[in-house]
Amino acid sequence: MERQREISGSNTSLAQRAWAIRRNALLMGEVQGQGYIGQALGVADVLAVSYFHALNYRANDPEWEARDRFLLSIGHYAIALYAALIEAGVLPENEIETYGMDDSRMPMSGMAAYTPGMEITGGSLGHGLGIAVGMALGLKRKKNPAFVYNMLSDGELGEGSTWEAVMSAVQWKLDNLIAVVDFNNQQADGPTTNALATGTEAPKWEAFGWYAQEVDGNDMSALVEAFDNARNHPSAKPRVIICKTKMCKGIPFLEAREITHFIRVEADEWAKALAVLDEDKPQ
Ligand SMILES: Cc1ncc(C[n+]2csc(CCOP(=O)(O)OP(=O)(O)O)c2C)c(N)n1
Ligand SMILES: [Mg+2]
Repeated sequence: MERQREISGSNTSLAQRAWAIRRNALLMGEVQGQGYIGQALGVADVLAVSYFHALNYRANDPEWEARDRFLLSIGHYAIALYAALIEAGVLPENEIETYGMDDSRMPMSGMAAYTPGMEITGGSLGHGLGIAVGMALGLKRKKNPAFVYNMLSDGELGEGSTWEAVMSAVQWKLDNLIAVVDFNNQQADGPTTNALATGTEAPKWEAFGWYAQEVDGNDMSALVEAFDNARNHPSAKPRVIICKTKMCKGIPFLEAREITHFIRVEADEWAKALAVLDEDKPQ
């Protein structure tokens, strides 16, 4: 693979971080020619705010005891998290070219056992929030000040186990738990709002006893505000940020595709996608 990641400096803005995350994801997608690229492009702004504004962690010590935990329930979004972990310096950029290959530390679906920064093995949908509840409770009991962030998807809102976790988080007053829902209104076979996640989401979570916010997940300042509010909210409630994102955000010819859950990009289109991104590079 010829293309190199462009290295960002320490004064890098969140927009530049999101751009670099999108670029890392496209470079990984190019290795396999296909994958969950739409999700990575869609959620890049949310991950930029998570890793470069909200989370407390040490890039060179991913197991640091007081780190905030970022749990990815949605194993198929691993490409997005790897792209962010590379930008954060937790994963080395030269492993991009191994993405999805045998013995790679970056398999297509995320595995905690192999990958620094990957806190859980997700992918069997509907389990991440339950694990996050247990982790947040354990940290509280140990008087560890860390927060637990759990990124889940709108498709996971159709899993009953998610709602058991929603209720138990309230029961245990987990004010150190922040759920981040990537609401892209897509799941494997079509729009989520045609399945089980009908109606407005925030009132549903509020009715269960959570502090809920709904934001445009591709609006950086709205995200910063929502992540700050979630962390600082003066209540014993668990917190959720429902991020309305656009699949394939930033690459218009991919945004225009109807089926984006798992996309295949022709060999020559990777260069085109990277060129579109390069044209839009934030200064
Ligand atoms: C328990 C479980 N059921 C089914 C699947 C298969 N599956 C993988 S991704 C996916 C779609 C889930 O919705 P969402 O994450 O919103 O999809 P996306 O936005 O990525 O298109 C499904 C059904 C799974 N991984 N786990
Ligand atoms: Mg979805």
